[in-house]
Amino acid sequence: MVRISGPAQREGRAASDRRRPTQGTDRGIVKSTLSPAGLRRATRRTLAGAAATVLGAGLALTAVPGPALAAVGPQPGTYTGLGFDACTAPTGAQMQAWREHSPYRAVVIYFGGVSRGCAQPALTAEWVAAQTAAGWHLVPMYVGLQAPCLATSRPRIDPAQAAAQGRAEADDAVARAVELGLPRESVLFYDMEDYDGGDATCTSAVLTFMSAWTARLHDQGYLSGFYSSMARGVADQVAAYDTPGYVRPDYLDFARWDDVATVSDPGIPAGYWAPKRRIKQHVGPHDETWGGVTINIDGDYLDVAPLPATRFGDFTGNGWSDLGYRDPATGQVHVYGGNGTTLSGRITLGAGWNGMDVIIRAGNFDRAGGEDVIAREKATGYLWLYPGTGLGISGRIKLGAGWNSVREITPIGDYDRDGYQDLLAVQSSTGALYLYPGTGGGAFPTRVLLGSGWNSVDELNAGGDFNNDGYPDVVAREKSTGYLFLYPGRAGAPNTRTQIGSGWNTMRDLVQLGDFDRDGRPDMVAVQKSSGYVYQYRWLGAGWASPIRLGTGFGAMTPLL
Ligand SMILES: [Ca+2]
Ligand SMILES: [Ca+2]
Ligand SMILES: [Ca+2]
Ligand SMILES: [Ca+2]
Repeated sequence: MVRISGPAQREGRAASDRRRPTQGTDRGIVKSTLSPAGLRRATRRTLAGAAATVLGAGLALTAVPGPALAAVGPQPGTYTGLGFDACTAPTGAQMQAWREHSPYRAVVIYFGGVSRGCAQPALTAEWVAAQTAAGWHLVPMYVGLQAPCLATSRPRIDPAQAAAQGRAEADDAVARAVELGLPRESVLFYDMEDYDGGDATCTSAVLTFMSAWTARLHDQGYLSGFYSSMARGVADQVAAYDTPGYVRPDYLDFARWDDVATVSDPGIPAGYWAPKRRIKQHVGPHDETWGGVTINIDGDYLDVAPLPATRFGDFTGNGWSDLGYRDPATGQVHVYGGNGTTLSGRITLGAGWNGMDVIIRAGNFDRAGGEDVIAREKATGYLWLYPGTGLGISGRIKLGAGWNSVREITPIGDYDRDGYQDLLAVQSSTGALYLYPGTGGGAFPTRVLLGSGWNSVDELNAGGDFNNDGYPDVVAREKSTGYLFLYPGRAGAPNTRTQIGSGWNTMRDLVQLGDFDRDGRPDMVAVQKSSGYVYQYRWLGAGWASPIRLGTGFGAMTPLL
């Protein structure tokens, strides 16, 4: 039985471990806490114009189909600079005046949620297309269920239903985003009003809710953001940042009204939500006039860019790499969808795989549809390509015969950089390492000798760009020592190896995972022989982070792919 680590692991952290900024020295928080005019954005946005919410939302969310709309890229895209948010999205004419006369190039749009406060007569797909074409960066903000410990008449999270509610809110947010023409890879921010006065149950409910929100957005190809104030909402996210199983938001929008336009903050460790994953709301509500147009706004400072894309491992096509394995008891191959932190949503690639003694993922080998699977048939030595569809595989194609003379058949990405995915393998009789340049299907052209002496290694892993030079690299475990070595790739034979680990003979199935967490660096998975746990290994640029357990019960599951 394979179990996947989930939110249950999160509960080990004591409430006293949380980082909590000192309120007495936090002028922005004091201001927002004590002054009615300083109510944080969510309060103001949710309470203003409450009577108009339903009608306004209905009007605003009417889909506006039409082929004339300009293409909209993922929002907010790449931007460092000033932004603003207004309770109601300004009209096109107002936006034009501010585009011409104000320093702002980003605008927060309240695009959905039961707690959204203002009518949105302007906010349509046409508006979105027009504003992005005019050069505006949009920050989609969803104001849904609020923390259970918040004193509000608005709907709140039910701690017993927090995960289900987080998923449901994410589904609604995606529907609203689609109506507005906001494409996948856009960041959908959740506006969680700060919940001072809460307790551990409240924090737990918010984290469970947000974890489910983020995971569900990832399932659907959208990215997650979190907005709150520093006092509690952001402090809880900071405390949970590295908690195993917690699917943290990809981007952070934090409120500290100290008029300092920066995304740095002493309450947020520098390595968190970095690089370019932050927005600060640094100015509270006030009127500004540009080009003769006055709007009541909050001031924001953005430093954002899209997440790096994984180059490998996204079988399901939602932007996040996945993990596959064979269950020998059934002969089935399964693929668990990754969301950057955990695994969920298993799909099955059929049965009958016990006749194969090699099963690997091959990237998008045939350059059609999604990622593909390659397998070697034990009885014949034939190599087969199973084109992936994102949901499964379609009819197989024979790539060649005689493959039982090699071992460690390994995907290496596009090693020779001709646009096609390639394979590596070791000739069992000689220990020679060969590159098999892919052509997308059919027989491989002449293989290329890359090196000798490779019978001294018993695990090969390739395709990740560990030294960030644009060439896929090779990782190998030395049989006699259990050391892990990195062989930097280049045109021709790999460069001189460097040792990047020891003790790896306690593991098996060291498999490339692509960039699982989309931090721009390759990741790897392996099964611990003694426990059957599957671990993720994050490459940090010069070494590995502490392994992260992704699942248990993998003792009998082999191979991973
Ligand atoms: Ca995926
Ligand atoms: Ca190639
Ligand atoms: Ca490289
Ligand atoms: Ca990574």
